[in-house]
Amino acid sequence: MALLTPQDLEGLTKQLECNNNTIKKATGMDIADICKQIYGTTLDGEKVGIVPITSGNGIITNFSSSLLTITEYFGLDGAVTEHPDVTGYYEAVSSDADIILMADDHIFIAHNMKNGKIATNHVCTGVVYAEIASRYKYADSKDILVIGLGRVGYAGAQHLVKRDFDVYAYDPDRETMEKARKELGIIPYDPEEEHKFSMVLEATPNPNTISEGMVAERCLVSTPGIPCGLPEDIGERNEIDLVMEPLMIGVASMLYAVM
Ligand code: NAD
Ligand code: 2YG
Ligand code: MG
Repeated sequence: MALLTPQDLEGLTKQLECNNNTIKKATGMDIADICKQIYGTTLDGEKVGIVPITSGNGIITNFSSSLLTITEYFGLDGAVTEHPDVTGYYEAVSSDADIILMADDHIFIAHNMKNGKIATNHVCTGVVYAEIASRYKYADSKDILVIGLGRVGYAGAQHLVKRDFDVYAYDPDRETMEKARKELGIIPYDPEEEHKFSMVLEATPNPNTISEGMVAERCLVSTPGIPCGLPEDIGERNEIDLVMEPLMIGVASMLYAVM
């Protein structure tokens, strides 16, 4: 899995505000409204313990402080523990945190200590970016394209199938495609084929995954993928609304998911 870099996390609040404006223009709802719709929950000043984790590649500069910024942005009472790892976990639970946030190189979780709910970043990110794409005001049909069916994209595709969209998907891995076709009922999409979508969820770690033949002139590309899969010139030639942000939208989704 590609790890976040400290540079990805610079100017995060500005990135969130900018994306929130795009989401509002494109869907008529803001991030909090979208999350409330998905999970049927609200946030109410909960106490969030953020535990830095040193295992594997270790602490990512700006990661815990970014989580703190996000919790505060959504009106929660966040705190980064003084110590990392088990000592930090003990600190957070002892200080009566409602929700614990922590991540190693493989998984990033939110755990609500009061109701027992637990959520992962990859599923919550896939679901929220899928939901944003699916709410595009200017969509010309119920067809939606998912590019990349890894941990994030698969969860997004599953959410869209449940929401009754016509979900087309592409992943170069044949086994993954077969699994998604059998288990989810996605419609296999061939990137060489000319089929223009007005709603696209992109969830790959690669650039230039979106080609001109895939996007309608008015289109919403909703992508957690780092780096961005939409080539700049395609974005400029077409009227593309782009939602793309490295951390906050997915974390907002995790917080609402465990309420
Ligand atoms: P993953 O490795 O599980 O899956 C990536 C998938 O993309 C793979 O199945 C791969 O075959 C597919 N792929 C690669 N090139 C492709 C192409 N050209 N067209 C179609 N599919 C292609 O990764 P993941 O955990 O699902 O994460 C996906 C991306 O999202 C990564 O860049 C990750 O860093 C990022 N991410 C962002 C956020 C956020 O909040 N913005 C949160 C979680 C993950
Ligand atoms: O506590 C720390 O500082 C580190 N142990 C955090 C490690 C996070 C690793 N995960 C990633 O970089 C992401 N792929 C998942 C984060 C979601 C946002 N893209
Ligand atoms: Mg995000």
